[in-house]
Parts: sequence; C-alpha cells; structure tokens
Amino acid sequence: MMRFLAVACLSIATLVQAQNQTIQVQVGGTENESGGIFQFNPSSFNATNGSVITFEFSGNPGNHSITQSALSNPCQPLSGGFDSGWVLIPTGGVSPSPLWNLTVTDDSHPIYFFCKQLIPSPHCAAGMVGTINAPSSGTGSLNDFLNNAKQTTDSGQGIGALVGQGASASADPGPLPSGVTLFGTPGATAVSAASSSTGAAASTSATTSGNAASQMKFDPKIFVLLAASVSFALM
Ligand SMILES: [Cu+2]
Repeated sequence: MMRFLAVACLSIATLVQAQNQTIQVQVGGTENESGGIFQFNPSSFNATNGSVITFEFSGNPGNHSITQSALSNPCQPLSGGFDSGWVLIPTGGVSPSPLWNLTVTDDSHPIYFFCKQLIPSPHCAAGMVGTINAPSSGTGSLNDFLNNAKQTTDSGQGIGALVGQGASASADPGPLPSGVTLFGTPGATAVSAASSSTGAAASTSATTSGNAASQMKFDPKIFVLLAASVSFALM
C-alpha cells in the first residue's frame, strides 16, 4: 500500500511539473530592516512557456522594480524589455503586498532582469538581479550575470513596457493598498504620476532647487530620482 501511494505521489508530482507553473518570487526584504534587502528570492529558476511568475513586493518599506536587461549589460533596461515600474512601500509597511504577474512566452533563451532603484545605492550592483531559464553555471548563469552587475556603478532609469522579450505582463502591479505608490510604470504616464501624492511631495522638495523643479515636469529621469529620494526619506 505504501509503495502504491509513493508511486502515485511521484506520478502526480511529475504531471504537475509538466504543466504550466506558477512561481512565487519575493521582491526586496522580508525582514524589518531599513530599506529592506536588495534581492529577488529565488533569484534563478526555470519556467516553461505559459508559466506565470508572480513577483511579490515585500509588504515592508522599500522601493523596487523588476526590469528586463541583458547578460552583458545587467543594470540597463533592455530595449523592448519588460518593466514593472517602481513600487514604493511606505514606512510602516502594507498588507496585502502588491503583486506583478509575468508570463513566460519564450523559454528557449535565458531571460535576465534587475531592480533599477538607485537609493540608497544602486540595487543592481548590490546584487538585486535575477535569471529565468539561464544555465546553472558558466557563461550566462546567474553567477556570471551577478558578477557583471557587481562591476557596474549605475543603473539605467529608462522605462520599459509590459510586453518584453520572452516574457510579458498584462497589467501593472496591484493591488495597491493605501500608501503604496506606483510610478514609472508602462501603463502610467509621467503626468498622472506627477499628480500623485509622491509627485506632490517631490515637487515640494524640489522647490529649493527651482531649476530642478521646472525640469522635473519634462524630464522623467529627474522625476524618478526625486521620487526615489522621497521614498528614501520615507524609509
Ligand atoms: Cu530594489
């Protein structure tokens, strides 16, 4: 009887593995330390076509993104790559945690991604990178990608799209409990982001530098940097 059960369980496990998977990935820390932890967990995994990767932004304070890049250029958004935008979890944390679902559309090539947050230091260079369907070792592996990332000093702040190369999302992260701010998302415009509470706060802090304030409206990078500063101040 026990042997029958064991064989039955093994068969079911094999069947489940063959079907589309749902893979849960933690974004940022799960600890109560200031600024969270700069990591994706797990940071390397395999996923077949149709599998959904659910990125769960930590309910703890922090500000992170999931942005597609390339092996040789780990901390720069890939042209035509996917992007979640930045999700800011305020001081005190929130529940439930915002989620972002990414569906694998081409499992024949490795997919690389990073977090493009710069505050308090670039998360990408700190090791906040991940791989999907990458070799387990050697060229193209997570370690290879991570080593490339650690040699960088900056992260690109360009905004990608929901539809990426080899994986796509159909919506921005959500749900967004009170206090959570989403900005620089493919689905949102700079105008609507600027009218959010974070945008207003960034605008206030920018008045000390009139030049920055006038540019902020038109330069997404400056807006993002200001918003990042505000998010850091909130941590
Ligand atoms: Cu991050």
